[in-house]
Amino acid sequence: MAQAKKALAKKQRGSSGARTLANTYLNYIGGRWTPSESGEWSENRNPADTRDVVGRFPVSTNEDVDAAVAAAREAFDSWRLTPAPKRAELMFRVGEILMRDKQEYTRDMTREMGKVLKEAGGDVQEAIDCTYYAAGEGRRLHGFTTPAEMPNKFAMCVRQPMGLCGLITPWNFPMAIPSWKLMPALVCGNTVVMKPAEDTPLSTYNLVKACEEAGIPPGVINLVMGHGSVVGARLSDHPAVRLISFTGSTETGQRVASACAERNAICSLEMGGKNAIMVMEDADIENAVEGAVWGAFGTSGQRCTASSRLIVHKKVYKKFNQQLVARAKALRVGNGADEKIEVGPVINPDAVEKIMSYIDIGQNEDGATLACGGRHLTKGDYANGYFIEPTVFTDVTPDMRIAQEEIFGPVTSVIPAKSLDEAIEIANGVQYGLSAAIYTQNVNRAFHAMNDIYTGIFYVNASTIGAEVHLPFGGTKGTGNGHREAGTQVLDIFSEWKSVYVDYSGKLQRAQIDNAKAIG
Ligand code: UN1
Repeated sequence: MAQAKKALAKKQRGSSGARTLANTYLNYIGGRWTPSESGEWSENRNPADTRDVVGRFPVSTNEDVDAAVAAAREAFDSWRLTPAPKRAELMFRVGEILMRDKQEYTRDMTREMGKVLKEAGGDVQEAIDCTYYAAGEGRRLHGFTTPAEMPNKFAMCVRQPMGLCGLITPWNFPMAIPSWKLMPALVCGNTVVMKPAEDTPLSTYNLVKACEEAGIPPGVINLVMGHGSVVGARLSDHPAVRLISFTGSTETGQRVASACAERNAICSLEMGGKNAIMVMEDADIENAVEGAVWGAFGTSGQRCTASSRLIVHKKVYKKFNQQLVARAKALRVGNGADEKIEVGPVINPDAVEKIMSYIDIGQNEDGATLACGGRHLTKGDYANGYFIEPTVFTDVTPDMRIAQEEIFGPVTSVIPAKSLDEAIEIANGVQYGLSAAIYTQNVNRAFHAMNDIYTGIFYVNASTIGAEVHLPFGGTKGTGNGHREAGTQVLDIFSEWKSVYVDYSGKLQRAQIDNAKAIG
């Protein structure tokens, strides 16, 4: 089998072994870079210019997943028994490598998923921050002690790893989100199988390469690329995988959750958003417009935290819209590899179709006003990419589909409101609950909104995007299932509690019985 794989790998690379060596990527299983059993590859292209082939990546099978799971199982005992501070030392090394190669990863990311260089750099930086932060936990991983109810008895609680974790990650933060899951999983002593999004395997590959170079032992991290319907499904179904951590669409997340529920596996979900910025009549309008533009059109609106609804007080509605539309029209759309570009392409043809269909719904079904944008750009420099103009709808009402459903593209909807209470009601009136924001100069209003908005993240005088790695990240309602990534809270996903009682009395002591208060 190993020989067959080698022959296959050679064939894939061409007889000289050189032709596609630079851009043919392999799975990483048990510390070995290996092609898929399928012998099949998929070609990934730059969404800003589809003539540019980023690389060929394995289309993996159930057998590949099984091999990765077996490798992760084998590595588990020695990794879990490696003291956490020692695990963390290796992770600090990963952080240094990520830092060293940040520029290269940044360029790779812009090329594979389109986000502009500055934002791709931010994504890599988020992975670096997360790596250092999680590594710091190696010398904490705090449990607790508490008094026992008996004399000469000690009670404490310690964290133990879950075992084998499957990490299924999306394309919009192709290095940051894998790191949010991988780093805490590692510091807690788990071994993992990672399944990156089909559109962005390269950034995860770069992350795994850095881990290999840092000396994370074989089998601790396994990488299996391919289709979600095969690799993701097999991982979610695999009896040896104790936990699945998933970020992606609500629809896929629900499938993953059902598969996990079937076999009593733990499942952490991070899914959609329909995040609102509320702009009050006393807001600094210029600042609010800047926040809205950044939140709505950053990453071409392809963030689960994107500011896809702008709920604006009627008194400043006109002024806000004028400034917003002027700013949106002036945004430079194009290939994110050019430093002057502010909005890159969207990820793929399916995304174009979905976003354009919502633009059509906004105009023709919902009856909102298309204030700017709305076109799929196909001419000249745009001919070979997936570009959509930054789009603003105004006169949107809260019940419209464009105000309710996640579009995941450069489209935002401005909804008028007559009071803070109404704005809060509108903001809460969607199926998701990830992030929200308010622009106001009034501290009472800010706190009132903070208290009444039902989301996992809330900003005052800042956009709905830009979460930092040391605070918990996640959402309420349809966004998730109650877990939080990042912060120390993520440790509760990747470790389980073990309550430990030590009786040093030298005799039998029966809890709830021997020391019980006599009745009457
Ligand atoms: C996502 O959109 O899937 O807060 C994650 C933010 C980023 C992470 C976004 N730090 O917008």
